[in-house]
Amino acid sequence: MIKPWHATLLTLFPEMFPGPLGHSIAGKALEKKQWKIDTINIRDFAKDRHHTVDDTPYGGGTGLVMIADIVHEALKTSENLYPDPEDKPQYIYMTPRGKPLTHTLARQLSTNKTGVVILCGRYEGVDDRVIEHWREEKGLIEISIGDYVLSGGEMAALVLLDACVRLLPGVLIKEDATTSESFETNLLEFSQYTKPRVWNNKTVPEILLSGDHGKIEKWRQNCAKEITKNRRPDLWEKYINSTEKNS
Ligand code: 6GU
Repeated sequence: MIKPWHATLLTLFPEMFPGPLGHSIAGKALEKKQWKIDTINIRDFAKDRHHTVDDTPYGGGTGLVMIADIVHEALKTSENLYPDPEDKPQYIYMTPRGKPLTHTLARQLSTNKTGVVILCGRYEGVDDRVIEHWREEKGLIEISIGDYVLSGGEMAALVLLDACVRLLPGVLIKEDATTSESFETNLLEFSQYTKPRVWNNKTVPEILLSGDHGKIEKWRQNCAKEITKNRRPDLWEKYINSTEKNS
């Protein structure tokens, strides 16, 4: 038996997991043990009877910062979940200061044989010294899911995990479906239609009913290009550059 891809979440809200990842594609894969999820409650490492995990920031200002030692102890405990010295999970801290999540990054993480350990912060974040320590010692990376602020890393971690899990071998029935996807090809998807042929006075493009697979393929390619050019000039630029290189 090969070990499933193993995600461990360090969070103050363990009940948020697997959450939506217990459904649909990720949920099916979880049932089939194609991946697994563990949570570690950071609050279990609090040292006082009030279970305090945060404190006021040096230098003043609003909000609270998660205490280095508490987060560090939680991270150390995660190491016990990967006892095999061959198993080296990627350590990740979810933060808007991180490197932007892309399809390429999700693909890289999904090909880590062991899996991921994800630290989710709340409040104004985590004492930076613990992040620095785990970066130096274990290669921790910081990841953001976009230029907006969430109230914690948990939802971002759910997004990251969904993007990774669907790329694991055997999770999608047609595996090559993922290598022709938008962000592998730098083109957005073409438009799709199903029955009925006429809906609200709108008809399905005639070519799609022709049965001519060559023409259909051309139509779809053209549709994908037009959509990308209009909506995402940045992606279009990448697409053009990648086709130039390949010709
Ligand atoms: Cl990873 N965390 C938080 N708190 N906000 C975010 C984010 C992460 N990515 C975008 N916004």
